[in-house]
Amino acid sequence: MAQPTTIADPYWSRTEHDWQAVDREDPVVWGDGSGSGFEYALPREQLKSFENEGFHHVDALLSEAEAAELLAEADRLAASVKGPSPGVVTEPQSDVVRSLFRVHRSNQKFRAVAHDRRLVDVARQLLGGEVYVHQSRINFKPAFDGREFFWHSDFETWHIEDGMPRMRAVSLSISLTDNNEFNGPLMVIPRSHQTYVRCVGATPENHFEQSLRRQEYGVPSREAMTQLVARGGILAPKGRPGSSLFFECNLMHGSAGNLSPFPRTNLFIVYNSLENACVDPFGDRPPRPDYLAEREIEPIVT
Ligand code: 6CS
Ligand code: FE
Repeated sequence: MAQPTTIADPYWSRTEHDWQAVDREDPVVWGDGSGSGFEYALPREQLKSFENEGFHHVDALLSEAEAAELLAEADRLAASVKGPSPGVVTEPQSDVVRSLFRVHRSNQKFRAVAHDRRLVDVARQLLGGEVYVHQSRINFKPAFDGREFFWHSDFETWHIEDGMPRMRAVSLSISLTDNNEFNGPLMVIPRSHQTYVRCVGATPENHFEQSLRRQEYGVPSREAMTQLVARGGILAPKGRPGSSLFFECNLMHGSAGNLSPFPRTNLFIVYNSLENACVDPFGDRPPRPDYLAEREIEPIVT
């Protein structure tokens, strides 16, 4: 029988056809998960829960004082924005700052936290070895003005638009303000990391200019979401400043807008395995800029 000339990409997506839900082909915890040699590795039970549920919530990964210092720095950075520049994303239809990207390279304080072993050791344990920062950003969800992030799997975008080969990355969202039921907290679908949802619709040119404000491609169908939620429910882990959520790169998540008078500011850091660095995108558009998908890889040495 003739051999196929190319190996099909298991995680293809963005076709004109119907959506599909398929099982993931990668482990959730890479390596032996023992975390041996990593001071801050998760105990076995927490590791198991991450593996099964797709996320791990920590009440005080950073102290409230550390979170307050980072919040002051984040607010200072947002206030110093003078106009459009790479890495600065504003809310749809306004100049209010929504996200600041690549803060692990542009700012000493955020670089230090991205390299902190309380964070990095967990990423090393989950991903089975050394890691680097694939993406970092501050998401401001300002009081009254902060708009939603529609449901999505980060991995779907990173694979199709950035060329991340496998599901071997972990996201970390650190609350710098309270995250409560009123200010648009992150919502996750437990166990959805086990399923890869192929999304419908060809990626438009320069998609990121739109998607970071309001994502319309690379999002799951309503049918897919209904199935995932029927199986896993929805959880919105809340917490004080310094509380954090590690979540697997394929976990379905989203957040509603912020109608409350309380800002919701989160620091978001994505660790990727050094063995999973981005190649050419698996979709048909050129790679996105480096501020969205790091290509100048700096292994973390702490
Ligand atoms: O574009 C990114 O890298 C991230 N942002 C959005 C709005 N969706 C996909 C991914 O989480
Ligand atoms: Fe996301």
